[in-house]
Amino acid sequence: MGLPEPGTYGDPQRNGLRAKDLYDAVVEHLFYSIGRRVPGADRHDLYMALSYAVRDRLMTRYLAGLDAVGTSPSRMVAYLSAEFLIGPQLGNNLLMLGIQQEAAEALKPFGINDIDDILHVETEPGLGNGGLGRLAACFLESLASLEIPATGYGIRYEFGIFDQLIRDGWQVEITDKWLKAGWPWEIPHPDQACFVGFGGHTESHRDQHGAYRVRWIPAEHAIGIPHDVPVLGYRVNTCNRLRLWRAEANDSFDFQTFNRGDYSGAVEKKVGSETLSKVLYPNDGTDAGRRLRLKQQHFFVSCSLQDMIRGLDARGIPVQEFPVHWAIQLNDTHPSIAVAELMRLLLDDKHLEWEAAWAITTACLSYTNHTLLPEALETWGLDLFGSLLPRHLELIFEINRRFLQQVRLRHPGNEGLLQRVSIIDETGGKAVRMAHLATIASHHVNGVAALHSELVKQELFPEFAALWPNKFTNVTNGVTPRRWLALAHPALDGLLGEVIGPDWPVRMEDVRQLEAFQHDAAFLERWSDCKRSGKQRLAAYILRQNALAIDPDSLFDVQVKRIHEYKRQHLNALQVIALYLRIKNGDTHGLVPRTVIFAGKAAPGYAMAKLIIRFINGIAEVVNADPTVNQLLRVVFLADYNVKLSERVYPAADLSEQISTAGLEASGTGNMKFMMNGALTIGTLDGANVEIREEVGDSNFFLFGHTAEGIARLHRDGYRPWERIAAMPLLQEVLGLIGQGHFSRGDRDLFQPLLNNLSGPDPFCVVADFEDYLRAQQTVASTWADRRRWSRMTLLNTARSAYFSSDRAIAEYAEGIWEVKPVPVAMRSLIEA
Ligand code: NBG
Repeated sequence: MGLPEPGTYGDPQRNGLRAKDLYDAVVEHLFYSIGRRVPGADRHDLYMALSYAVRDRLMTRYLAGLDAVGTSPSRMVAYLSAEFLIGPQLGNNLLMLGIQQEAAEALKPFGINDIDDILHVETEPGLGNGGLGRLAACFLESLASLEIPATGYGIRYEFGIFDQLIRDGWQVEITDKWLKAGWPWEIPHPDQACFVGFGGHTESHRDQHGAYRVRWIPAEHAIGIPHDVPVLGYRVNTCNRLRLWRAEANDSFDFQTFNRGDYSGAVEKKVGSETLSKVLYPNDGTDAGRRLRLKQQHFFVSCSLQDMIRGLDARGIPVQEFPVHWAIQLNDTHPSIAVAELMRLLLDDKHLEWEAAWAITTACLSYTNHTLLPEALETWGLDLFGSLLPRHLELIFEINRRFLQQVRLRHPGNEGLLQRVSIIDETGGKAVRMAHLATIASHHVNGVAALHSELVKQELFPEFAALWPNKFTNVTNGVTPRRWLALAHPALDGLLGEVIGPDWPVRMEDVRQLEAFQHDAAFLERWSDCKRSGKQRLAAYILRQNALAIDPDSLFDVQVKRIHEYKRQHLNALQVIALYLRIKNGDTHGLVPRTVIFAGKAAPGYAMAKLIIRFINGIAEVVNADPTVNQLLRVVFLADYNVKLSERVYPAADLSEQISTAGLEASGTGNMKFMMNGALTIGTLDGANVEIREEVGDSNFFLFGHTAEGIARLHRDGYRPWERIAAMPLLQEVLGLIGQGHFSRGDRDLFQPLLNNLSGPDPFCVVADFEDYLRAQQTVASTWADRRRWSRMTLLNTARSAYFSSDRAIAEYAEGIWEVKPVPVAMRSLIEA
């Protein structure tokens, strides 16, 4: 849908830009924006100046897009998300504009012969935890590339996800000061600030027509200042925006207090309000900072909704027409306070009647669920909620009362049902269930992979699914092939451009034509060379970072993602120990040289995940130092996994580890990036793995493990891992070695919590899947031994990955959920603009 004509991408004429122009622009920005002469400029200065020069080139499109809003025949998408993990911007924008060559040329006169030296200077904004935030970024990119008008709304956290250091094998968290050296990609708009209230009380009054109205008198206010980041589509003129709110104090300096001589008192309010957008919360499910987290959510949601309504007001559009202009997507429950806030704005500010306000709210909102894990499903205690958002609590009670009344009429006398669907959880201390609020108010609720969406209906919301069968749907996640292939893997980009055509990044379906080469030995050679270049690049990085030489010809077996027990990095680690034992015992028949690579952050409050990092590093220490082992096996833990690092990892992977306990990984998106880059997957039938296997064919996928149903049955039937271990001598040996302190410098206690967990409850069924995982890994090794076959399989993985492009996902949202259409921005209107 909405793709421009082939052959028009990357045409320098179209961009009207030559390397010389870009060079001049860099010199100007060095002088005027950075305050440096050319001879004194260092790499960071050049990075800043080039970024400003490139940003200038986005602005015509950006402004034309804003102008087009008033006349757009389509609804606009508002993508509300507490996280946007957008990654480095400069390289991506060069790719989008089609001026990578020109930029590389323009840098040469400054003595920069490899543009990567400048690109690597960029600090990425870590405004997300993992998959959920990165998905939001891929979606914004696809929206722009598909020419669909959209705004992403979120928070401009001053400190994003922590930077990770590894010290003595342990994770150490360092504050992420991504703004420290200046970040050239945002444009603040203080003139468009919004006020947001907190606390206080409500009171009733009568309006000018004598109607009963409620007014909220907040105890405090914060101001939200929008900071806009342009989001350009691939070789199109659509440039959407990501609007991030920064909190500022309403009354930042209290002169009366100051005059009384109390300086710190005078800025107290300022400090208090500004903590609102200070820091991104790691998703560790602890109670730390819950109040602040709810405040953050309300803060950015309220600013965003006010911003949308203000836009309509400015154009003289009655608020009744809100749904004609906006489709609002709630990315997980974090923004679900939008239900109550939109109702409040419509009732209390715009003086609509309840039915009209509710009709508008429910016509605009849709909700994506991203997890079944109970600890990630947000609830707020009534006391906390009521003290912070008293008016919203009243509205939620009323929404709930009306909803339960409907349910009562349909299912008289079913008290149990009422308790289960109520927005208020009364089973423990009373709490607001945000997922219920979002579900009740949304016209569509979707899961993020076929299996997950089924489980949402069957396990999470069976009652809601029975009430509204048509509300529930699936949109399998996707990732952008621009960043994850074209940008991350230049060699493969070149090859695809040559055989598929230059437009392949927006025509992923065409990549299927690669299948024609699956038996072409010469082509497969070239195909493997691309992978080899990715592996050499990563090997060089590992040598620099970890001071460890790895063999680019070994099998790169990779697991990169947040560290979590359900993702089962420890299952992988146990398998590595089993390999180690075999090598030590001289049983090397059928083994192939492997480099097992891990990366990922653990939430700071999640002790077991941090112990798993220590465990992996303990294994690495022993394995890599042992000359009798390290020819066949090496283990690497890469510190500080983020978007930038992941762009190095995916192109280098031979094997993609997707080994979560079935039923627990909602989708996964790393699995898709690996597949696009031609890695083969070893995985369980979980999340989008199921669909990956369907697309690529079961003979090109290494399947193992219990199914979601099988896992449920295990738990139902009374799962006793210790009995299983008793029947598995190899696993006993592995666990025994760990218990003796072999991987902890003789410390027998260090990994005891992990061992107790595995032999005790083993909630993630590591033990139950252990033997089958080893079997599948053996198949991996024997397949690897036949390199021609392996290459063919990797070719087929890339060839069949089109379904996992975020363009496909966004096209499904656009048609099935948002009812929005592409609005191409013509070149002519750009020139006039
Ligand atoms: C995550 C899931 C992943 C999924 C991403 C994006 C949360 C709450 N959920 O499986 O764990 O790929 O969302 O949908 O972060």
